[in-house]
Amino acid sequence: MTDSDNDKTSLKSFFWLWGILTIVGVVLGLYGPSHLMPKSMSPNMHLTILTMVIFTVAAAPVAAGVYAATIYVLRNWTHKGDEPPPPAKPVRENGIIVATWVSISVLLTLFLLIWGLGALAEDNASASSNPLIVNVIAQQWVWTFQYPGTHVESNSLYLPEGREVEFHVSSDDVTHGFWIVQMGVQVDANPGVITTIHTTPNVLGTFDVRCEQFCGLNHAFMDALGDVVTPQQFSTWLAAQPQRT
Ligand SMILES: [Cu+2]
Repeated sequence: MTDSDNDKTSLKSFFWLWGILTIVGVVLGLYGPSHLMPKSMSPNMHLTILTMVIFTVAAAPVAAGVYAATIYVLRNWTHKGDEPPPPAKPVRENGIIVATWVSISVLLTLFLLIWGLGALAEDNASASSNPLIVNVIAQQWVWTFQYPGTHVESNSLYLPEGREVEFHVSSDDVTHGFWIVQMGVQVDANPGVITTIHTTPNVLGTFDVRCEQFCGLNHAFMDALGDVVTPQQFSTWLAAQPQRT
């Protein structure tokens, strides 16, 4: 075989490898996020998981290209013998290759930017004219939830299914991070500032509230229990709570 035939064969093996690794990446992207991330209990979390799937699938051919090129180079460009190899022609002098990778990079980046901004805007959009307001107060190292209009204060977060909730998040001391793991709700809790964030719980069951900003010695233990219940159970729970004075 001539050198040119050898080059063609090894290039063919590069494209095969690229294709196979891309398929592996796409399968991981389609399977991984929905099976490895926490279960979804709100449209926000559904959107977060969908974003992870789309970004992973979009990244699959890029990552596969890097791995395939690495393997191709290690296998085929290994120099043998004492003589130094002839200087290779830099890839950047090939106009077609440069134009292709710059165009693909620009298109991929634009797609991720537009999708990301759209998802961000949709994530905190309010659709309800009558959301349930919940004040979320962070302090070292406990969460307190208040339900305005009821004088109820609790360290557990009870929410009714199917009704939009508007969280008013603040802190009594340092910066904390309010995170409802299964609802894709994540926002800083800052002292002296009230930050609002929305979600609509759409699955009954328990969920986790955690702090996601390092806030001192017991940050890792700053969590709270949450429960999505039916609207009737929510009214019953609310009525049974001691009223703070
Ligand atoms: Cu913390």
